[in-house]
Amino acid sequence: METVRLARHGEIAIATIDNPPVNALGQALRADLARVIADVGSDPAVAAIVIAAVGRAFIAGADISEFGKPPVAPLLPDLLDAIENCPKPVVAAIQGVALGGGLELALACHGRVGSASASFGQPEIKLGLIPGAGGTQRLPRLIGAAQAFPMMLSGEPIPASRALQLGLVDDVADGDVVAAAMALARALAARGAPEPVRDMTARLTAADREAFEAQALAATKTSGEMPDAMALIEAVRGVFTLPFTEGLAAERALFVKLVADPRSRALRHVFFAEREIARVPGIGADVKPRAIAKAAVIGAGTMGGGIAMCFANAGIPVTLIEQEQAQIDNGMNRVAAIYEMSVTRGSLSPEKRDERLALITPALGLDAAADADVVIEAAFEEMGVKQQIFGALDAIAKPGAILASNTSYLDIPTIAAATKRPQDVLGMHFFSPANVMKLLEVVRPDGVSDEAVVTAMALGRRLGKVPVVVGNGFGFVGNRMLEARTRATERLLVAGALPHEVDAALTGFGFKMGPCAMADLAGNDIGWRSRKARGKTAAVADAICEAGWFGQKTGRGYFLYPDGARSGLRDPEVEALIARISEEQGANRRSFKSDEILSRLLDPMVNEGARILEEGIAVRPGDIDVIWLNGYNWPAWRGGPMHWADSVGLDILVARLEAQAAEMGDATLEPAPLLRRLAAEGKGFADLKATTI
Ligand code: 3H9
Repeated sequence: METVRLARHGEIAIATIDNPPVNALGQALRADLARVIADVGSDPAVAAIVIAAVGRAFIAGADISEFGKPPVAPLLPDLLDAIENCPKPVVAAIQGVALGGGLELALACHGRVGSASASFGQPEIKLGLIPGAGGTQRLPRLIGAAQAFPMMLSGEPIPASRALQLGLVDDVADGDVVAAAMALARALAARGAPEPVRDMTARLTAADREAFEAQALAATKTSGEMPDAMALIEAVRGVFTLPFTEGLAAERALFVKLVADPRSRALRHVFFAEREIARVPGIGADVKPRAIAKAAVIGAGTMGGGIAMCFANAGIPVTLIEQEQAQIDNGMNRVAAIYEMSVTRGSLSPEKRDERLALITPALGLDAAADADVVIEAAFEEMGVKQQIFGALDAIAKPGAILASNTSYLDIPTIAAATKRPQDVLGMHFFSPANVMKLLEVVRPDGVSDEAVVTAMALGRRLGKVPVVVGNGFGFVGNRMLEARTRATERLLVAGALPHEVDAALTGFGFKMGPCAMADLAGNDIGWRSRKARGKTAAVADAICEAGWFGQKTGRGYFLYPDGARSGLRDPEVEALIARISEEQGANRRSFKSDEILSRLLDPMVNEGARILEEGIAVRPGDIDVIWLNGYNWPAWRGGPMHWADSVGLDILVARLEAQAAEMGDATLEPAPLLRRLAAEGKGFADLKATTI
């Protein structure tokens, strides 16, 4: 057998699962386990069976990559049935995480022993699913519905100590978990056939049902629109209303329906895309990251302070550098105030705050970066300033230090040219607020060494970020596509839509905020300054800035924010200003339905994404999706812009873009060649292979 090793210790058979990387229950493993149970179950020399595993996971669940494909026998529910009906007691020896189908397998066993570091969870909901191999029926029977339902609703695993308290495991082994499982197996064999979980009813009391129904009601209020949460309630309720086999069939039907739901397909795409980003084409596994023991951040503004906090939060000492005392004092005060807010909210202890603050050393002058293994420049966004800093750093920084710029737009090779060590210079683009947002674009220009890229990626993960390698080019990936959406907003406003309509289309899609509210929050002057620097104009956005309406900080922008309000009100003056601009531009204002606004906002973004792929600025469409999910709050259950485009159909996008380009007389809206090619071939972005940057 490829995935299971069988051994005998006296009358106990031990089946050890070894199916790297995480013992997912793919077809081969299911078949091997089914064979073991059939063979050993009928072997008169065997009294009991232990199912153990090697690696970091006991079993990470069903093999997610098999979902959506035709199922191949043996199916997981049938395997678990065979385990539960095995004439010999079967005991699970759980040495790592038991998740999803992995926990369901353990529940079908007659006994369960965990190691002290094991954990247990039903995370299916994070994939838009519910447990589909008996979890909703067996877990409540074992620990009570009021304990089981919250586990399945949150998807969060529980540690072994809690599992023992709940009765999920029979024992937690301090030492060898397999030896402890063998002891339990022997005891169960001596006692005779144990009661399978399917027959347990002691926990299903009236009080348990009442508590579960209260939880279900609360979940309906908060997750009423999520089909997975509603299906979960229905399935779990079955433990009180249906016999076991009928409850199991009802669960299965709900599970199968959810697997085909576009939301689950999107979440599964995200699961794999977020893991795929770690593989950088052209860089082998033999390239190892350099050690990072100390960091320096140049510039103690909002961004620099936030980046310094990322290091302190990860336990890495960091020097925060400014030119003048007042600037560094301001920066440190801002950092201290943010930590203080966390202490007030109860999310950080005063001790941890002190520890973190102690890791940030304020300093004046670049000389303080001399002993840093990585230097991140977060100074003013101007090429001259950056070149001056990198030129000076070249003489100061220690050999082999990673020199990174946090620039959002500027050309990294031009910055690197100020040094004699371009092999160590790259971009590390954090997103605001840097201590909160997960995304990190690691910008890989020509000339940088693979080792520097690998070091920046490893560092990003250590800082708790989601690092994505991108190529060098204006705005890299995220901001370049954001600019496409900003231009689309401007076009819509001039053509007849109003700010609140544009925003409503996007929030209706699942974003927390629309483009106008977002611009008001970030400050409209930021885009204005950037446009001016590049000789660009945007009639509506420029006029709003010329009126001094910079957004929330000035009390008005696209919307009105009376008395410091956080959500804006419609502003008749802004609407009149927009109407005037439409007239000046000779546009016949017309109304737009929400769907049309949405496609006019998102189609140009996807088009820009296609160009980004053509140019090799992003390696894979999935990388673009990960960027939008983690840096711009794209709703995860929509899978990211490129996945969304595939779900709409690229031929439809091409037709819509062509129509818009003709209507607007705007050649930038013409479909990108890659988009046209994929559409003509009847393919989607998902069919593309990774390219080297
Ligand atoms: C389910 O069980 C449904 C059932 O109720 C019913 C069925 C009928 N499948 O995360 P990592 C791969 S739904 C396939 O980097 P870590 C992953 O892609 C499932 N592949 O490691 C990656 O591959 P690569 C419920 C999987 O140590 C590699 O393993 N279970 C699966 O940071 C390493 O992954 C879950 O939702 C899988 N189930 O974390 C658990 N799991 O190296 C999902 C992982 O090629 N998994 N891979 O990129 C996890 O939460 C984490 O992977 C885990 C390890 C905590 C296990």
